[in-house]
Amino acid sequence: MTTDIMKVYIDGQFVDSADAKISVFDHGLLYGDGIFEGIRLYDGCVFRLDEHLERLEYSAKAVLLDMPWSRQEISDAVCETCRENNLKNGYIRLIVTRGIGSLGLSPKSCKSPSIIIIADVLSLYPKEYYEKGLDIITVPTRRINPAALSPAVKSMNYLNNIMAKMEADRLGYIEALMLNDQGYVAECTGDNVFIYHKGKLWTPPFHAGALKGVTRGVVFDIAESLGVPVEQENLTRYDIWVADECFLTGTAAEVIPVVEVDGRKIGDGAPGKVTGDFLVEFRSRVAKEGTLL
Ligand code: PXG
Repeated sequence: MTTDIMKVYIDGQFVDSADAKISVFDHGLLYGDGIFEGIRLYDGCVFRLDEHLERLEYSAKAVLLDMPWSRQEISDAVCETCRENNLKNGYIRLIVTRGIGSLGLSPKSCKSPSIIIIADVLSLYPKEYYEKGLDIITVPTRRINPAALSPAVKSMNYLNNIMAKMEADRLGYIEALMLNDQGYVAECTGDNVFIYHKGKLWTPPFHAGALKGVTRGVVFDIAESLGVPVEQENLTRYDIWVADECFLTGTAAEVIPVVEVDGRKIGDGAPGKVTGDFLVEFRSRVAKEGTLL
């Protein structure tokens, strides 16, 4: 929900949301030439801000985008945007575009990148999905081959994921399972995927087309503290169908159970116990950790 009193941070200035506009010559718009992060604010604390800023830096480095701001400056701007909007809980969208340039793919004409920060309330998955679990479906659109554009780069090119999301939506599903070009499981359109089987957690490795999810990293930390081994291995749809439990992780979704994939029940078709334990532990961590505004 966007409120009309919202202030958006654009290149060092706070602008009313109605006036928060960028140039039609920004290569972010013209070519999707830019990167972004989606970050959560819990109870006045920005969750895992440093991890998000590190991923942003890596995305920038991978696409040869020189960011003229230090991590501290970006961190301060993120916190300032939350304070400016009197926000205590919500979602922060941090965007860095290549900036204004001329028509033509080359970013040489783009003299300075733009930074945009939007902090708003978040529309969550309805509570019933956490209680009953999600039904998801494998879609035909494959995750982009890392040799074409690394899926580890959180770029402004999301058409691949949007196609997959629309395919799922048209079939009546809320989320899509995406395979890579070799047919191994990559991730969902905005979430990483995990299975739990015979006492171990399994998730696809980055080279299979998974984003290095911040929430995925938190699940690794929780697994260590709970003594649950984690394997990063290629997974097939078969591995998911026969798993004891399945769940998705993401900044918006947190840890959400999956109970059906491709019309097949996962485990006994109800949210798994281990998934529940991870969600509880995740929520206890968000209450304790974070960069105070
Ligand atoms: N894979 C993809 C392709 C994503 O875009 C994740 C995995 C999970 O990563 P994190 O770091 O969030 O655990 C993402 C993140 C949105 C939205 O506005 C999308 C994400 C996160 C927050 C909001 O749809 N995707």
